Amino acid sequence: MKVIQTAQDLAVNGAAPAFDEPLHVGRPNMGDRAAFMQYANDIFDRRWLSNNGPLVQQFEREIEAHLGVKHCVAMCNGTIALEIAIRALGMDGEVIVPSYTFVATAHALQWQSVTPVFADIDPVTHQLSPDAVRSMITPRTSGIIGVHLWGRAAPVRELQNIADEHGLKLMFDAAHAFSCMHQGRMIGNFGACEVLSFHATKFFNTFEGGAVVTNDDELAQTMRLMRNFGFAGFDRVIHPGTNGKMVEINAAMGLVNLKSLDDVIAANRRNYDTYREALRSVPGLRLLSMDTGERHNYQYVVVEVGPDCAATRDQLIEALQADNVMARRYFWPGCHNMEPYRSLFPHAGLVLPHTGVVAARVIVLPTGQTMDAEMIRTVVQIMRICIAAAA
Ligand code: T4K
Repeated sequence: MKVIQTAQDLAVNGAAPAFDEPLHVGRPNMGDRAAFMQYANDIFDRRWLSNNGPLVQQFEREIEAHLGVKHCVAMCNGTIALEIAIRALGMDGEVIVPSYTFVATAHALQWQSVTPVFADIDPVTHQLSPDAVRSMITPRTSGIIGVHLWGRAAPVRELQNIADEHGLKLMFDAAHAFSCMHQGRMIGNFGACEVLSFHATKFFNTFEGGAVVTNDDELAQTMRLMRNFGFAGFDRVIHPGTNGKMVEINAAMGLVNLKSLDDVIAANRRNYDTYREALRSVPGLRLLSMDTGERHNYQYVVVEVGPDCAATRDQLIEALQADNVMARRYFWPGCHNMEPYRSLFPHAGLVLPHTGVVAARVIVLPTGQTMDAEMIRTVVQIMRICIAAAA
């Protein structure tokens, strides 16, 4: 790895990149390869590839045990899981969501002709603001989808109070929050149901995959029907449905990765602490705090570029990417600035001031099993030198 001491050492100024291979946000964490191959062999022997196979069932039971939740309904990905949960809950008309989230949260509504109504966030925590949610309720509102952004809990109690007061459905997009805790309870136990993503880029992956977890027996039963075309046995369709099934090979990956879950979290935690230490001496950058004293997955390292920083957020991104650090501007520019929402609601930004500010400030940095302390210090050094040069 190259040593970076002055602006001339930055790739953005013509030097060779600090890293030969790109460092990605979301580089997959991989469990025990031999154990996975054994599962794959078993799948070949059984010739049972999909449709609620034994590995999917085992995976669901292990997720339920891990989260202390009654039902895990495994799905092919987090987006289909969101769509099925939204439909199973009977959400329609308008549903309030943050704009500051991955676009799948909004698309899952829009795809089924439910209007996403974007509410602003708390600029410190980046979570949906309960006051903003209240201000967006109309007679057409049927529900709220809170997002546990970055794995930190959304304001679950306040959102539940609002939902109860107004007779609204409440569910959570917990795509970032698998294995995280809030006030002594595992995330997965809040609202009517919660949706997980096990995409390759999540700290825990099943290649692609997702699930809805819930403590509601009837809701779980409905979603099990919906993910399999509504079939309740050969030739007997008793519910509208789609194909949302998780397949055996994905469940195999999940079962293997569950075994190394705590090791991955420990690596993420070490990386987070190294970033925190290194960033302490860099003016204008604020690392979003994750340490709530409760279980956390530390899968996102989120840095805010403050107004006091000499370099802009985009100058830092440019410098990092030139040096092969593929830092990301999640979730720039906010869903309301993406199509079709931008055209449908051209004035949405007027009520989303904090979303605009936060989305323009955030940089997400690489972490996970493939990063080590020396690499992290180099990533931070690139930003330090870039800021010093700008000053
Ligand atoms: N709700 C929320 C709040 C979410 O964040 C997400 C997904 C969802 C719902 C929907 O869940 P899924 O339907 O996806 O299960 C990524 C992920 O694709 C997406 O799953 C995730 N959120 C989002 C935050 O990030 P991109 O487009 O920014 O990144 P992507 O997929 O291009 O990957 C980033 C980099 O990682 C790549 O440039 C290279 C590296 N990479 C990626 C893959 C897939 C690898 O090294 N190996 C790989 O296999 O969306």
